[in-house]
Amino acid sequence: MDTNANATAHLTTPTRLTGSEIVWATLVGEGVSTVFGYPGGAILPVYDALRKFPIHHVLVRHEQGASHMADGYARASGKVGVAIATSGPGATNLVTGIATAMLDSIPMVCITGNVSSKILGTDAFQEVDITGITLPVTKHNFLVNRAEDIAAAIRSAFQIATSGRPGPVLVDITKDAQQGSAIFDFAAAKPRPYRPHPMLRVEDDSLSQAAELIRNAKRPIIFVGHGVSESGAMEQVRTLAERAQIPVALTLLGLGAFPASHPLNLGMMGMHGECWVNDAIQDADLIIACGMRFDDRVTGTLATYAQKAKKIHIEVDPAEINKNVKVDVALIGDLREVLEQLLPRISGRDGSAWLKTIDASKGASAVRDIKNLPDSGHLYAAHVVHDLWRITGGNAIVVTDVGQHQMWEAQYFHHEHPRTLITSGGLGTMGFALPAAIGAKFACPDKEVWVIAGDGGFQMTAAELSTIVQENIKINIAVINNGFLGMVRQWQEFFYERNYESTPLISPDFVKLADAHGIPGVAVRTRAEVASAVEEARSAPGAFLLNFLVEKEESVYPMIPVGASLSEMIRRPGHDPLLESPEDQ
Ligand SMILES: Cc1cc2nc3c(=O)[nH]c(=O)nc-3n(C[C@H](O)[C@H](O)[C@H](O)COP(=O)(O)OP(=O)(O)OC[C@H]3O[C@@H](n4cnc5c(N)ncnc54)[C@H](O)[C@@H]3O)c2cc1C
Ligand SMILES: Cc1ncc(C[n+]2csc(CCOP(=O)(O)OP(=O)(O)O)c2C)c(N)n1
Ligand SMILES: [Mg+2]
Repeated sequence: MDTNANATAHLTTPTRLTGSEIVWATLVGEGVSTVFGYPGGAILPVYDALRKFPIHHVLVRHEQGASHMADGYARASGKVGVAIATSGPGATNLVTGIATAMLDSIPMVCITGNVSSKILGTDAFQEVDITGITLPVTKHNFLVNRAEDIAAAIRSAFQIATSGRPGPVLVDITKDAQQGSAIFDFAAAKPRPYRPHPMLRVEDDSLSQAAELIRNAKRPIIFVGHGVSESGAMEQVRTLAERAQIPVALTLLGLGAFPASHPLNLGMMGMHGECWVNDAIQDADLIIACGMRFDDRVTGTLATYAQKAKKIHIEVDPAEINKNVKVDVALIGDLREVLEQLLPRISGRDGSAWLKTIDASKGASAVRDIKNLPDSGHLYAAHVVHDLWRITGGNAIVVTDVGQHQMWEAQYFHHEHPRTLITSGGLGTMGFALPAAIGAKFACPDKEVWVIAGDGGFQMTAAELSTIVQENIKINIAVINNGFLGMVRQWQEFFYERNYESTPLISPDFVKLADAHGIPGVAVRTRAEVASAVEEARSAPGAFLLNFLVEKEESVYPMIPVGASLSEMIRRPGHDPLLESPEDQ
């Protein structure tokens, strides 16, 4: 039997199928080729039907891994990631990954099985109310208990996940719905066209106001957030910046959406951003915020945030307008479309005086940098990240975990292209990196993919090493091993009198751990060894792990303490010899 031909025929000719077959047929119709999941009783009919459809199922080792893989797939490709799990513990294990996707607006569809509709609500074996549990962390969810409703629910889930502000959607399907049958009519199951919120209309007046603010500004800054890559507005943002000679500051999730090497790129803003960026924000007279949501890691205390600046906010979600920061002009809509409308009203400006002022302020601020320290036998995480950037030519997808190494990656790996930094920003989920990297590799099989994870976070989902081996995929893994839950230790050092309670970390020998999975690896103790180790990993035919034994008590500088103002950054103590040399920029 030619299963592929049958699967496609279902899409054009209404056919009676089981509910389980409808699940896969609908996914095929939505263009899905890979799903990440883990089977169990309540989803077994769906797994049984898989063999008839041209979809590759990646068997994960923990359902959290499935949701992070679907998320990483979505972040790397811009398409919807799909995760699948059974009822009860399978479904609850997905929740951390769903919340991670929700906080960062990632399009994802999760499919869970549930007990038969007749016994729903009876505390049946492995029954949980997963639609109730995920209500606050999904954009929408469905409980489906009839085979005839499955196709429409899944198709709506895809539309909701991708329209407006993207986000995760869960479809929970009872076992009797999977086992029942219905006429599968893919075209008829199409949801009504997405109708944007009535507020999603850009007023001509607002465009004129925005253009006038830009024309009259002396010290403007463009903010590049995650919405820039989500809307594919890289060109439009660049045109705006270049035409009006406006410098650009990026959020963590905006990194890559404006080239790091561009002369107008100032760098990252916020808690661990560059001092000169935060100083410029405090001094600016206009902020043009593009697809970013003024997260508290970005603003510090709101009481003193960018007080001198008028604010233009271009944002697809009306709920974000005036949520954290009051703005003067709101342009609500898809960023790319709004900028297309705004750009004809923008003419050339001379921005040189303001750019010079910012440039002059860099000298005193650039005291965080340690990449130029002589090789004194100490290995700093910054060295590792910076060397990785140089050796890969920046042409890799880097997937980080959460903690100090994540911030060093943001500071020392210079991203030129969107979707090349994959990181959990809003939820800050440890354990994200390894599974998300697997998802990214499936999305971009020809790209070089690097995991950068801490010794803590890596252990949270290290079981997915087996998935890498079973799927025979090439991922390079850099564990930044500082023997601590480093970011928490840093907070203890700065704010809790160095009371290192529960942050020193005993770990297994990661090289042996990888070896036990059939993945080769080496430990690296000095900077002199970094380059050859990285090359060894890159040229290995399969996955490879590097265990970087770095300085234990190094801290990420600069840092804005929680609740402090952007102007109150903690700088690296003692400037010499940590000054940055301009030629290494
Ligand atoms: C340890 C740690 C430290 C951190 N430190 C920093 C830091 O120093 N600096 C920093 O910047 N971040 C930092 N973060 C990340 C921070 O918590 C936020 O996740 C990040 O700032 C959010 O960036 P964003 O607003 O660009 O993206 P998101 O939170 O993803 O928001 C994107 C916005 O764009 C909108 N949008 C989406 N699509 C479109 C579209 N098509 N058109 C228009 N708008 C659209 C969305 O509605 C949303 O409002 C840190 C995180 C961790 C874990
Ligand atoms: C699931 C989860 N639990 C706890 C935290 C709080 N937390 C943030 S950073 C961090 C330490 C991370 O340690 P490690 O993975 O070793 O990275 P490092 O900071 O040392 O680079 C912790 C515990 C978190 N972000 N996520
Ligand atoms: Mg650590």
